[in-house]
Amino acid sequence: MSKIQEIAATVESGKVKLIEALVQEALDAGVDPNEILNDGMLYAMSIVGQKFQANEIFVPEMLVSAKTMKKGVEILRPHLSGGSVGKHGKYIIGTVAGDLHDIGKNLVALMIESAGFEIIDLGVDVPAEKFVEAIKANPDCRVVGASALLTTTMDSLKDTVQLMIDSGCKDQVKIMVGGAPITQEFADQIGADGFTPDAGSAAVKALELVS
Ligand code: B1M
Repeated sequence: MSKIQEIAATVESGKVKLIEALVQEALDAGVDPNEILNDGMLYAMSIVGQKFQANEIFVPEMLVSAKTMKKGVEILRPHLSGGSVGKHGKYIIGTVAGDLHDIGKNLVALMIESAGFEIIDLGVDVPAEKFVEAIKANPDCRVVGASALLTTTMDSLKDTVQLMIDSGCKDQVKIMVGGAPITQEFADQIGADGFTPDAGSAAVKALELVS
């Protein structure tokens, strides 16, 4: 079994205690950090999602895989980031109200930080009003990003963007949205300025929106 396969199997089976050492070993052996992330950990999370959908595993297993992935990402973090933090201003990010998923949001934050933004992370289950308060409290914030991972929280994303528009935030910031069920068409419908399907392209889009 290759190191990448070992990492994928460790995330999939949720062996939290083993992941940090394994990721470190792979890095020490010269494996590309992006390969560890994409072909190891993200691949494992996609299998976890498929197994959950097929009722082969349940929420506790999903949770322990998520915890394992988070620990692994912490070891990768310094190898994935690298830009000079804050040179493009602040970027406020959060997962919308009703939604507790944060792995994707955290990866987007990491990539955007690498692109030179200072991240203000509002966390998960963030009410629309809290996004607006944070934007107003940070006049040097230039982009805001909201994630929704459930089809049932797409409405919450819509309400969040609408409140930002109604509160005049668009005079100050560009609004980015993302998350597995979100499409460009939906983003256009709700009035967002940008949508991207993954973390890497989110960093490119953020730079595009401030240029
Ligand atoms: Co949940 N969950 N979950 N879950 N979970 C999904 C999303 C699901 C697809 C699983 C499935 O059925 N196959 C399904 C949603 C189905 C749907 O809506 N149609 C689901 C469900 C149903 C649920 C619960 C309702 C289960 C229950 O309780 N019965 C429940 C809801 C809780 C809530 O939020 N209120 C629930 C709970 C959980 C856990 C807490 C156990 C855990 C989350 C832990 C955590 O995040 N800290 C969890 C997990 C781990 C998953 C899966 C397995 C993995 C999610 C993940 O981290 N993916 C997921 C299945 C799957 O995705 N295959 C699933 C990896 C991550 C890197 O990808 O988040 O898509 P993603 O982020 C990507 C892009 O979307 C994009 O870039 C990221 C990186 O490339 N992106 C952006 C994200 N945000 C962006 C913002 C941007 C731009 C791009 O700009 C601002």
